[in-house]
Amino acid sequence: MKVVALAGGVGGARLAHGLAQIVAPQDLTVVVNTGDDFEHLGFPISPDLDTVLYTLAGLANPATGWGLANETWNFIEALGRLGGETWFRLGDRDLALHVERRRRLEAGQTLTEATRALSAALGVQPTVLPMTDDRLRTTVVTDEGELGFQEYFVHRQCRPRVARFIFAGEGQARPTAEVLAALAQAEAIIFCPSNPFVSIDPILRLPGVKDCIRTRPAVAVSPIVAGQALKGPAAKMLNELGLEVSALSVARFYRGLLQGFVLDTADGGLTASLEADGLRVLVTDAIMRNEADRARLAREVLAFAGA
Ligand code: FO1
Repeated sequence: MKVVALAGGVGGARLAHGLAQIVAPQDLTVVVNTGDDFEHLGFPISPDLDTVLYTLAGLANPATGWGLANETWNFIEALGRLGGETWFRLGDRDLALHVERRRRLEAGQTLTEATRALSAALGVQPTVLPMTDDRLRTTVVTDEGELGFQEYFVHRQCRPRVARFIFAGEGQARPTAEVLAALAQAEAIIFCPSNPFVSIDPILRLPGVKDCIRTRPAVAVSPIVAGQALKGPAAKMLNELGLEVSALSVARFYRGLLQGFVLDTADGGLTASLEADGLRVLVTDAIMRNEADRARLAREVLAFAGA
């Protein structure tokens, strides 16, 4: 079954990893958010692409979800001693990927081409695609002004109150041909349990993506369990945007795009509301505590999508 997963951040990467254990590599495409991307220390950084690549390669730091396991920090510590910026922590081994991506982009390759090469070098077999090769950057409008995503998320640790988001480049940025082709052929589209506002919505806002998804079977896995985000600021953002902090709000945010929604057992009470919204519902253990959970949840979600 041809499967396309939409992913950003750590939660998305983890379900994508589960799907990669179930779906044959040639049948799995992971479309990744690039709204988190930024230039830093002279490098073009694509954090969500790197989190997906490292996770699918089995190399990710299991505690943080981002960066590499067994990393060393000599570079960033030496940079700090020289008075450089160290708030965005680049590990010694991780640095090699940024150096190589920069070389490829400066040689004229697209982000899609660079990602294909880096993915192959890391032994990642499913297709990992940036959502666009154009510039689309998520800006967080807060009570302390407009902040770049990494400035908000890492430097300010998601503390400022969110009013809204600006996706700079929206209208000009286009989904790549590879992304549209994968979506058009998908027998199942899985919205991974990523932040709906800053990880999934940037993908959905690219022209043609929503129209394509509406023609295919699509299910979402809730990133909110019992009113809490499993990781990151999704719950805080829901609250600050004046929305109820629940899986129901996430399902309604994706209104019109989904046939099914996956709830954690803690939220089984929401089933009737979701069914009243016209959605099929799967209630299961939606928390991925370990690698076995990732494959189990992926298997259940695919069976649900297939149904
Ligand atoms: N997240 C942090 O919270 N602190 C960091 O210092 C940090 C560094 C970093 C370096 C490379 C990379 O690929 C990701 C990194 N992340 C870090 C995660 C990054 O902020 C992602 O945007 C989040 O995972 C949300 O998608």
